[in-house]
Amino acid sequence: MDSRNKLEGTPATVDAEIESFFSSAPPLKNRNGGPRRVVCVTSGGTTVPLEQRCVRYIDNFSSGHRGAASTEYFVKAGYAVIFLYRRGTCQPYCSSLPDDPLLECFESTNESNIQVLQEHSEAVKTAIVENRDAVKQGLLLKLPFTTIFEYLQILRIIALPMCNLGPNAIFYLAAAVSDFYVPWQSMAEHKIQSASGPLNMQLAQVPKMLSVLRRDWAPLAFCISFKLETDSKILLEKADAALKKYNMNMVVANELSTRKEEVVVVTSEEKILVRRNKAMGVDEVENPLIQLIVERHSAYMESSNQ
Ligand code: PAZ
Repeated sequence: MDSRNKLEGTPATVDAEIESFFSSAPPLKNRNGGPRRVVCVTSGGTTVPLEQRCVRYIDNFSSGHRGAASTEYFVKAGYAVIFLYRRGTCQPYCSSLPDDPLLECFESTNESNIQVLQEHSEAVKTAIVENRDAVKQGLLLKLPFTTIFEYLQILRIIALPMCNLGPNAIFYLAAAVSDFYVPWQSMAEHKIQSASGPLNMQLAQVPKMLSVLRRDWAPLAFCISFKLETDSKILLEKADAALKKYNMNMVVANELSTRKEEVVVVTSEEKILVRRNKAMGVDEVENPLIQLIVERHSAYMESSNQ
């Protein structure tokens, strides 16, 4: 044994001491003293580049509204949110702002003064204050992606440390993720030339990361995936199949044209219709949806800790 090992122990005993330190440490708490709950909300669609110096790409539809609104309700419920979002899509606390807030909310009164237009002042104030409060309290971290490569690499980076939170972690996977892609090594470097005639291209299948997330990255987390279809006849059947195939805790099924009005939450025991109901003061379907998820996640945490 050299003098360093005499002082610090063998690598095996150091590893055992480190393991014992972390496994016996009290779990991290929120400021209110409850166990820390963290949710990774994914939002927006991934792109599939066709060239390495990308000029053209295939896109997946998603405005990002679901992810942004859900983030607000999770923060309200005391969760710390990691918001993994597609650049340029909807952001939390910004739904009441016009499309181009910088140009539409402000006016220049004289050479050095800029002020908020009266009609937008409430929306601007709410967006700034609520966003700042969430960030200041450590309840909101925003990470952008564009391509399928960025999305899956960042998701893995997030998932590995979240694994330590066990059942306190939620994955709320609302992003519209590409099913097919061009592997980087077989992708053209430069812009594909149209003079070469029609384009024939074979796309590879994106590996099914939901299985890996569930099995290896965060086996104890509460996992919620989304299923979007345009044909309502196959929606619930597909959601059921995804629930079983990827061993999800819930699959949120939605149809493109009615996704803002209603969703069906599919679990192994039941199918729950969640609707927005303006008459009852429920403006957004995400409000009752997150309430239901928080209830079910609390029960899941309790049963996992017994
Ligand atoms: O982003 P958005 O509010 O316009 O739409 C949300 C959604 C339909 C993309 C989401 O609810 C969803 O179903 N995501 C998963 C899509 C999929 O099946 O790949």
